Amino acid sequence: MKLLPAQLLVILITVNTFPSWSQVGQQGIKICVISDVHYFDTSLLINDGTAFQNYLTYDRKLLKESYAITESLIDSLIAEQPDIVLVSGDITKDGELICHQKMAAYFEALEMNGAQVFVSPGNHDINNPHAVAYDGDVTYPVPSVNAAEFVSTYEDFGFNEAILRDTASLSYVAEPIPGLQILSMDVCRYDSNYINNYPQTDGGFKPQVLEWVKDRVIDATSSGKIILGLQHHNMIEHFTNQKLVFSEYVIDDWDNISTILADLGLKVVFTGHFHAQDAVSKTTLAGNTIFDFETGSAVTFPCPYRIVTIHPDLTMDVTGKRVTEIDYDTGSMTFQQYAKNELVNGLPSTIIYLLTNPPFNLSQSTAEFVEPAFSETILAHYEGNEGSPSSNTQFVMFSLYLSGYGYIADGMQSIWNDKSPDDWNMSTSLQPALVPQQLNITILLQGPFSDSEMTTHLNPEFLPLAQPYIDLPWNYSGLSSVQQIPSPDVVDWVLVETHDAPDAASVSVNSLVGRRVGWLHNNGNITALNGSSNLQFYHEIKQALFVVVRHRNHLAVLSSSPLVLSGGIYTYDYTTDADKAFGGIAAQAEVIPGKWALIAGDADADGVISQMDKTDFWSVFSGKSGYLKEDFNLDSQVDNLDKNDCWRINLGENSQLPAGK
Ligand SMILES: [Ca+2]
Ligand SMILES: [Ca+2]
Ligand SMILES: [Ca+2]
Ligand SMILES: [Ca+2]
Repeated sequence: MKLLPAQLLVILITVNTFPSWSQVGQQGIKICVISDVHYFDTSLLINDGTAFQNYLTYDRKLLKESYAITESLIDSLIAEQPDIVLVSGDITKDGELICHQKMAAYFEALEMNGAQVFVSPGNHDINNPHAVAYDGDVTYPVPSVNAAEFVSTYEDFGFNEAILRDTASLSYVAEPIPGLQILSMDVCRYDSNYINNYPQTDGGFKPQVLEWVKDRVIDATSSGKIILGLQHHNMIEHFTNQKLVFSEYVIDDWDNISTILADLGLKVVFTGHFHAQDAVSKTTLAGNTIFDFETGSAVTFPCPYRIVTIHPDLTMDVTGKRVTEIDYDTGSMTFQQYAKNELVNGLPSTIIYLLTNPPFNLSQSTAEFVEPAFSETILAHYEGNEGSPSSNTQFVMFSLYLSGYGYIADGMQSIWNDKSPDDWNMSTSLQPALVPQQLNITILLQGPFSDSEMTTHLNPEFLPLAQPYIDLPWNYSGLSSVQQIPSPDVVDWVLVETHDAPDAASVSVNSLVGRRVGWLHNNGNITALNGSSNLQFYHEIKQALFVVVRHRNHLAVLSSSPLVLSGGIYTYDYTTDADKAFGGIAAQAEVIPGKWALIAGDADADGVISQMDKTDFWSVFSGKSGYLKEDFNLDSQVDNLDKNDCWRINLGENSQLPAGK
């Protein structure tokens, strides 16, 4: 299961030759998932007393046992020998610095044993005003972490490994194994916690974070890579009307967002938050299925963790295990009996509180009548594979129907109607359903064009092995780097976008379905990274295929007409006529009679060749050499040739893309 150096080498050598998902398929990959560990360090319980006992009255977590449970859990994970460990938030009880530091040490131990750990924050983990120590009948505030401190504490468990991090949240994407990406999505809302003096429990995507996440899914899936989502809150409802009744546990606008992400190719999200071991799926109208695997809490019965195996044929098995033994006095009971007993004893007060408050607003007596049935339902849901309600619970539900509280009975029944798949043991395929589309694209760049082809002055000395479109404004995350430049004919990296739109004028960020980096050769042909194959895209086109080609310091072009499949290949040559690019003669420059090229001089890649490209960029770097965006003719030197022959003659030109850039 582990990557031996020799196997890793095979992966690295073959990465340029085969579709990337086949690298995943060369061996099994084992992933463990833990959630809602809510680690509570023993040092925070200075003296047990009324303060701590009052807290426990309305809490379902095994906090006194937390240290012993975590020790056992980490030992079990080490014994599993996973390649990857995913942590879907609520790592600590209430964001205490000491608890985060202790958990980081546990994660370090996992990594010392060969796993790569990836964390996502939960609603308790950041800016938490409830971070306290308990001493008899009083509490003391203790240091807690803000977002920046969360990142620095867990920098080795996702943030430093990331290909790309979001600037508007703690979301990131990493590729721990070639062809397998982890997308950690920060859907928590901790910015106002100190103003409210309460950690906000609900979750959802800020609009710009959702756009960032969509692009990560596009970049991975259009490259044929597997991308696994990780977030704290549920991505889809785990029972009918969960969002209505337990609104804080499912992301806002979940139905719409899960449809968008599923249709872009996201198949799997690992979540937590509700403390239930539950698996559900949803299939969109377009026929795409997304799974939400919620992992129960390590400190709430049944104290589970998940084990995910991705086999060489890309079948994914999702199973689970329970923490079974801890170094703690559980009396005459096994730990599982003890944990269940604690939950059974703890649920009634919590459930009565829930039922007597909005949205239920039951009277105390009605709540007390309903509570045993409701508690049994929640207990069954936490444990997973709910089975059938007891006769007493059936009687309570029947009574609720007769007495005008049918909606509560419906809610309970929806939990018992456990949605597929099985919560503890299921299998699905991660294989891309589509055969890739082959794209054979030809462009020229005005800057390096000379006589009849482009120069290759940057190759090999200055051409980077890491693709240059990782940063703004492109933020491309489908690939980080290659091992070698495949050919002396290579001019530079380019970024190719596929769009699904009715016509060229409708192309926008919303029509984007695929992106890949490729090599531009001196004859204008764009190839895959092996230097000879066509670029491949794994998206089905429903309307028509339009292609945008971007270069880091030339104006982007869009095909004026849809690409047509011929001999299994979509071929498009932008160079043969002004009308091949949307916008016609304004979109490209005629470099020799009848040959058209992308317009040079856009140092800041904002779609406009302006004074800023000179004063803020060219002037600053003039005289320097290297792989520089101010080097418009790509000869490795920033000098007057770039200013006079490229920038000046194009000053005032704009990208002719419908959206302006
Ligand atoms: Ca279930
Ligand atoms: Ca289920
Ligand atoms: Ca510009
Ligand atoms: Ca130059």
